[in-house]
Amino acid sequence: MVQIALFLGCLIPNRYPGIEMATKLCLSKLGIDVTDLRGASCCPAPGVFRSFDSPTWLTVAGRNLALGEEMQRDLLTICNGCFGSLADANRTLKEREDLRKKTNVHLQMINHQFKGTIDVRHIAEFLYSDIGPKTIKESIEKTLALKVAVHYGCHLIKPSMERGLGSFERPHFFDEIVEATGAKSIEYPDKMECCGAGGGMRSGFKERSLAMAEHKLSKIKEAGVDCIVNACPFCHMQMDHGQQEIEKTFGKAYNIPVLHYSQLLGLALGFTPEKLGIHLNAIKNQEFEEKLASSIEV
Ligand code: 9S8
Ligand code: 9S8
Ligand code: COM
Repeated sequence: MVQIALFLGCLIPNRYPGIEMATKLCLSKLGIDVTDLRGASCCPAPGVFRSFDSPTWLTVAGRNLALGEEMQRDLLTICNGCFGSLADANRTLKEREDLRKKTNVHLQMINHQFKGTIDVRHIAEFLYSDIGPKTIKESIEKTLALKVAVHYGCHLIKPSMERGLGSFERPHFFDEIVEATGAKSIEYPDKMECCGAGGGMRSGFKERSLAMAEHKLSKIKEAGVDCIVNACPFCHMQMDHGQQEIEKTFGKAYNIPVLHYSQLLGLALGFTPEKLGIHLNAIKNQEFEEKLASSIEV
């Protein structure tokens, strides 16, 4: 049985707890032994901490990595930002002895040590590489007759040399696990664009950040999909809650439902939308809710 420690990050416990529930239900159903990373803190957010103060970034990330090492489990992230931060810190601390030594001086003061014995995974690449679209297809109980706009987000695939997940301009691994649920991934212009939230954009330049999200939403709307599927709670918040802010700021209402991949997979594995916390989203779309009830073939 695959054993993994779940790294939740900040946004899921605070804003979208349904994604945690959905992830745990799905992983357990797929036979994966998943435990919380005990004592975890903020990863810390790469676009903020790493950009401002690299030693602080490495120390906080190093502590989270050491917690995983102590549990002897790889870390599973369900957020692109957490994945980017922890995977990059893990690689940096493994490769750079000078930085490892400096970071361990701080970690020793709180009785931890970074050794470099575990890996950091993201749920989308983990399910694609270690479980595989074929097994997912065989495990599902309901075929989802949904048209989906897949949003990769930035930190999942970039920097592409480090991630090693294939093309960063036309990746397909995420689309493949989406389609393993029966859903159809619909192509749309500027699919690989940022949602506008990351790197401090949402906090520092709100209107510009919303304009970027609005651009994506307009392309997605034109493509005619039932919902957006993402792999990152920050993208999720920007595209879900952001739609309300866009309506207030630009007077445009999109009303496009947004799901994290764990919630989409959860539907295919037979869990109800309520169990997966889909009702906790800001966007309430009656048509979609009815579609979920009727378009799922048992
Ligand atoms: S933790 Fe603190 S702010 Fe956040 S959700 Fe994902 S990135 Fe990591
Ligand atoms: S896209 Fe650009 S930076 Fe990021 S991953 Fe999640 S939030 Fe949306
Ligand atoms: C985006 C994380 S998922 S950050 O804002 O770039 O740190």
